[in-house]
Amino acid sequence: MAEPDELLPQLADAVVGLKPELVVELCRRALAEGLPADRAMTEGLARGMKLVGEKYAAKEYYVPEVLLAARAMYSGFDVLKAQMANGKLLVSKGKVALGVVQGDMHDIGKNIVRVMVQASGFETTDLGRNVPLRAFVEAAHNGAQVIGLSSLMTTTMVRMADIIKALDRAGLRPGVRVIVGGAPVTKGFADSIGADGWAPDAHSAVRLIEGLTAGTKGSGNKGTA
Ligand code: B1M
Repeated sequence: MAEPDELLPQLADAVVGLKPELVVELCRRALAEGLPADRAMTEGLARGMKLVGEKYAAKEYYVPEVLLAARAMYSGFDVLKAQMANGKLLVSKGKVALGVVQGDMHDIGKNIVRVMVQASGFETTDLGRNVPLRAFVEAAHNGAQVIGLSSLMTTTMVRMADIIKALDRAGLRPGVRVIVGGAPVTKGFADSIGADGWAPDAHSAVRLIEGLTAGTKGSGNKGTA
């Protein structure tokens, strides 16, 4: 019988192969064989979507294939999400608000980050995609300890700097940690706009948030996952 780990590349391939039924079947098998849902999500589904992105860049796939791949990915996402929610959140580890900056409709990565952060015990507010600056400021007003900004486009990631400045102007910056991510976002960029941390993937985002919220709220930690 195949090792459970061997299901991970198969899962990624099923996303790339635009096969939702197979994705669902492999996700169920992965769980039944004891693979943690978060690994199936990042090393299977998210990895598959990364490969789809590469095919898109190489003009092997076009928008219809990308959307079918996303549909296949979300079929598996629903199976894993249900499992990850089980038995969590008896005590909240903190409040996190996540959103994709204004002008940007790419939300697949943010959705993966959200599920993983939630599954690790944080209360999450999903601000959605194409989120106006004021909604991030409101989230901080409403008690979010960490604001997570996602962007997939070089043309929209610059909005992250505006959000940090707006939080500063509203006097909210000392009480909130801002983290940034998304394919074009680098640690250098995060540092240059005064973010508190950057994470290259969903796993690292969870670790980063755990580090930033450990101990007292607003401790002034600067983090990189
Ligand atoms: Co578009 N798109 N797209 N697209 N798309 C890109 C991003 C692009 C790089 C493709 C290309 O040209 N090579 C390019 C951007 C170029 C640039 O930077 N300027 C692009 C473009 C140009 C566009 C349009 C303008 C195309 C057009 O209409 N002419 C248009 C823009 C619409 C808009 O936003 N206003 C557009 C539209 C679309 C679709 C709607 C078809 C679809 C989005 C569907 C959706 O999200 N609901 C789409 C997709 C799917 C892609 C690609 C192919 C894949 C993106 C993706 O989902 N990756 C992408 C090409 C590529 O990436 N090579 C492309 C998989 C996902 C799991 O990874 O989001 O990186 P990612 O998330 C990771 C990490 O980055 C990290 O964790 C996640 C999981 O591990 N992470 C965080 C993400 N957010 C984080 C936040 C954190 C921490 C970590 O803390 C808060």
